[in-house]
Amino acid sequence: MESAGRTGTVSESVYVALGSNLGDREKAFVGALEAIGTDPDLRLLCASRVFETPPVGPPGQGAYLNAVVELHVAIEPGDLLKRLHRIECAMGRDRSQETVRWGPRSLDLDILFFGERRFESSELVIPHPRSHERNFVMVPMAEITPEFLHPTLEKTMAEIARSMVEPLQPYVWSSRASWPS
Ligand code: A4P
Ligand code: MG
Repeated sequence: MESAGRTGTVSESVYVALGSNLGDREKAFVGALEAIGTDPDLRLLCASRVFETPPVGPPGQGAYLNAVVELHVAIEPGDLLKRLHRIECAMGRDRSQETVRWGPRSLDLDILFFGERRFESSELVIPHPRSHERNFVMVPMAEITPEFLHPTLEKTMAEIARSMVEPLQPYVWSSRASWPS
């Protein structure tokens, strides 16, 4: 039987969005997957393709790389958020320097869905409240799990992605980097 983590407990599928538009974007993405791979409580099951997307937010910032990964985890949502923040920090993100909402960042890791669960605290809302509005989230989600039902909207990822008119541009990696396909 498949296991994730020291306890052998396997969670529902957890979906995490990756975004980067500052510094070496490829390095941040590959580094994030490596960090996930070395954490005994996290198990990478699947990764979408990476897309290059125009920034949503204040003007004057560069294009993003975006992707979604599917994980099994042996920890609760609040602990997962802490681990993801640690990975963001290791990839050069310094939240104390961030002054504008939706400004540039070396790495953003958002928990989109934790199985069917709904979770709300002062620090964490699941499902991520804006995920269904973002083509750079829904298109990669539909790529890896088209039939997954949004726990509150009760529409599949494929249905939500189909309603988004702006197409996404698959990113062409430089030869030095590798991303699972
Ligand atoms: N937080 C609450 N719920 C969650 C969750 N489900 N996952 C809290 C992760 N964090 C969650 O997040 C601020 C705080 O939200 C966290 O400390 C956590 O306690 P953040 O990641 O520091 O800030 P943010 O990313 O600016 O906020 P948010 O609300 O996640 O914004 P979005 O919607 O992620 O927008 N344009 C393109 N093309 N591609 C992008 O990836 N991303 C953003 C960020 C803006 N424009 C973009 C992209
Ligand atoms: Mg975020």
